[in-house]
Amino acid sequence: MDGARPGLRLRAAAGGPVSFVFAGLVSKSALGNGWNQTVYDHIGLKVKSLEASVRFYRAALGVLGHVLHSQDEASASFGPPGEPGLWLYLVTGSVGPGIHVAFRAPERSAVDRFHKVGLDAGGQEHGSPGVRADYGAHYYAAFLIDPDGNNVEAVCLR
Ligand SMILES: N[C@@H](CCC(=O)N[C@@H](CS)C(=O)NCC(=O)O)C(=O)O
Repeated sequence: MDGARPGLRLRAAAGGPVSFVFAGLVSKSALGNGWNQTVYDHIGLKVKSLEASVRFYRAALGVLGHVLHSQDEASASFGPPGEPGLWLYLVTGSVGPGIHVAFRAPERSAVDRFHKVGLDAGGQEHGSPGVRADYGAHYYAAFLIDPDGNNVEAVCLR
């Protein structure tokens, strides 16, 4: 993610917290497709109390060197300095399943393919490929709901 981050315009999420995933790097050889890229862009968790969750993650991730990057009435973000990778989204409605995982795409056409192939494979539409200017001027993303209700995104930052 660059510039503006997802939490800046987020409405309250309607779901429950599930699990946590760690971001990592994949080498060119591991992917075998000529790409050398970061796997995850960010992870999103739905929380019932931003205050409680910010208190918890500030302590737990603080010892790992993470800082609170942003906080507003609907969201907060944590990560190492300059790298907000964990987003907390306040739940205000009924609790549904699923977390939010955003995968990095190396180019915009890969975001388009992710969306088309994912729909054909049973994913549910959650956002057509396109720039999300509210997130950042170069934030090109598409969103799908997977068969278990997780909100999966592919994002290209150029
Ligand atoms: N349908 C929206 C989906 C946006 C979306 O899911 N954004 C992520 C953050 S990058 C998220 O978890 N948002 C929480 C929410 O929408 O409540 C779109 O196409 O822009």
